[in-house]
Amino acid sequence: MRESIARRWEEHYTAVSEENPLEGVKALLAYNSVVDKVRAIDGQLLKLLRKPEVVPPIYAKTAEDLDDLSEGLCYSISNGLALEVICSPDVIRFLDEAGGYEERLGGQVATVARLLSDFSAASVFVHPDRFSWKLASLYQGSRAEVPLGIGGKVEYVKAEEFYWDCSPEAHYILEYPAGLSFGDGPAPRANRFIAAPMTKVLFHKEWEESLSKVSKECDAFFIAGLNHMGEEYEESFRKVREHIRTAKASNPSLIIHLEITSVPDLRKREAILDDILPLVDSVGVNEAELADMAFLLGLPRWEQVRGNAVYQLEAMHLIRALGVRRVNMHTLGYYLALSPNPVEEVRKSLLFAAIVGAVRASLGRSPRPEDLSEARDVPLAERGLKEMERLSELLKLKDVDHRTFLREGWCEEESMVAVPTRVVDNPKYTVGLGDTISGASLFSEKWGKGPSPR
Ligand code: 8BR
Ligand code: GLC
Repeated sequence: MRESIARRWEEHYTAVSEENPLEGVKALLAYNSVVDKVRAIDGQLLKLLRKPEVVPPIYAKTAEDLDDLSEGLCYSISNGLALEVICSPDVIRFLDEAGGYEERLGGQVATVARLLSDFSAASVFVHPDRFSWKLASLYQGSRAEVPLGIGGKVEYVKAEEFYWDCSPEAHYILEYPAGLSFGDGPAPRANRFIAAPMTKVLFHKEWEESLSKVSKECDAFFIAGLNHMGEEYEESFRKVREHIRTAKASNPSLIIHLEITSVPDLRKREAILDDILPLVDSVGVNEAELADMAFLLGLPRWEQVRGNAVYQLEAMHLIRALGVRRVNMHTLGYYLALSPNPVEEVRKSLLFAAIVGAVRASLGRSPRPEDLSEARDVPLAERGLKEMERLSELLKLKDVDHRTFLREGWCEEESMVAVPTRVVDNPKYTVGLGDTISGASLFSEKWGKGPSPR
């Protein structure tokens, strides 16, 4: 039975049209762009660190010294969990001196901006977070522009030429393959540990002044980087709410999307849930971020939400109950979406995102349209088909059409769509993959009339 279903999914993938669904989209993206310094973790780096004797049950949300760094790394590797930890200047200096990095464009905004540019979006407007010359130069060749409100008009500056006098920020991305061991058993999957400095997103005044006019020209406002708004984040979150309200007031059909990222600080996570989520139309998450959010929403089964599609669905419904109309979750092997849009359109966008994701995993860089054929030979994830069977059992209990779900990936009664994805055996890098997947599915999904004003 699974074989015939797998064949059906191969057909769905083959039928994904040659058309580029991102062509012509108009995107507003805020807030975070950053220089990512990426390297693989190897024995040489690990030799410089003290290996913890046991896997710590928790890790320090701010790594003050090398022991905190070792514990965070051990936690991430042993659980195969992507972690992002704020680090003291000493820890950052240590990582910098270890060397061997490749400098790349990072941060959710820059990652999605690069993808949309390469897929011929009509407009890609970015917030210029800490644009040093280095960061601006990494935007080279992209269509991204920084809109600036000056004297009641909007001026557009190419992102690659934009610079303002602020201290730059770099993140240290330590990638590991499945099987690497540091502390306990081998890493169950490839993933990464991110060390970020204490600097935070800087709001740009003239960008803010362009917001009302630029929102009118866009289809969606993609928001991310809330985890990089410092320890005293209240004022920043107030500004984010103000930006959302300004944008929505000026263009009621603008889709407001929040990309959730790992937020180790519980207070901050609560503030996102209480004060930001109720203002957005759409949310993108991975399974760990979903489990974190669901925990606060009264579903304390963290491990189950991380690993089981039925619990994930329950968690997504909890987010939807806050008024969010579209919730999109990606995890290794499958994506799951609740959306107000026609199921066939949603499936198309998920399949497209899965192709883009597989190509990025295999090439280790943002894909371009001509790269997409690379995904053709990447096998479908068994795990995705298995989790879909679990969901189908649930639908059977609810007495809705579970067979269609397995073969077509949708259940109209539940506004639910799932797809098994193509998973690359040895991904080159994992950083930025989630943003690429979320951005590809958000901007390729066709919204009926767009969301109504909130
Ligand atoms: P985050 O960046 O939010 O962690 O998301 C990463 C996503 O990348 C996962 O949800 C998974 O769908 C995808 N992914 C990973 Br990780 N490894 C992959 C691989 N080897 N092939 C295809 N997709 C992968
Ligand atoms: C976070 C990190 C950034 C990385 C991105 C990828 O924003 O801070 O360094 O590029 O995640 O998802």
